[in-house]
Amino acid sequence: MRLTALAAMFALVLWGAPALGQDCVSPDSDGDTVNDCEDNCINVPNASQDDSDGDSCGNVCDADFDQNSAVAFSDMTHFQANVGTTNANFDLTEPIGDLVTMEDFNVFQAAYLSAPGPSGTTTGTVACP
Ligand SMILES: [Ca+2]
Ligand SMILES: [Ca+2]
Ligand SMILES: [Ca+2]
Ligand SMILES: [Ca+2]
Repeated sequence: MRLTALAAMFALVLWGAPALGQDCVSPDSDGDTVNDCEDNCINVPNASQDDSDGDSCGNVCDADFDQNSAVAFSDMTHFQANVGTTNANFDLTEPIGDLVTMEDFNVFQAAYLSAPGPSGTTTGTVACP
C-alpha cells in the first residue's frame, strides 16, 4: 500500500507537470495556429500574438487598460481618450498598431464587464487572469 502511494507520487513528479520549454501539445481552440498553452488569447484568433502592454494577455482579448483584471468603466474612459490615435495599447484588432477605431470599440463593448483573457501563457510582466 505504502509502496503504491510512493510510486504514484514519484510518477506525478516525473510526468505531472510539463517541463518548461517543452513542446506545447495542447489543442488550438481558436484555430490561429498557436496552441492553447502558448496562446495569449485562447478563444480569439490572433496569429500575431501582439501584446502591447506586456501583461501576457494579447491585445485582441485585453481591454483591461488599467490592469485591475476587469474591463469596466475606468477602461472605457481610457479607451475614449485614445480613439483615433495609433496608441497600440488600445488597438484590439489585428493588425495591431494602426488607428484605434469603431472596430476596436466593438471588441471593447463585447468584453465590457468581463475579465481580460483567458491567456494560456504567463510570459508577460503581469499575469493575465
Ligand atoms: Ca490558438
Ligand atoms: Ca489566439
Ligand atoms: Ca496585453
Ligand atoms: Ca480595468
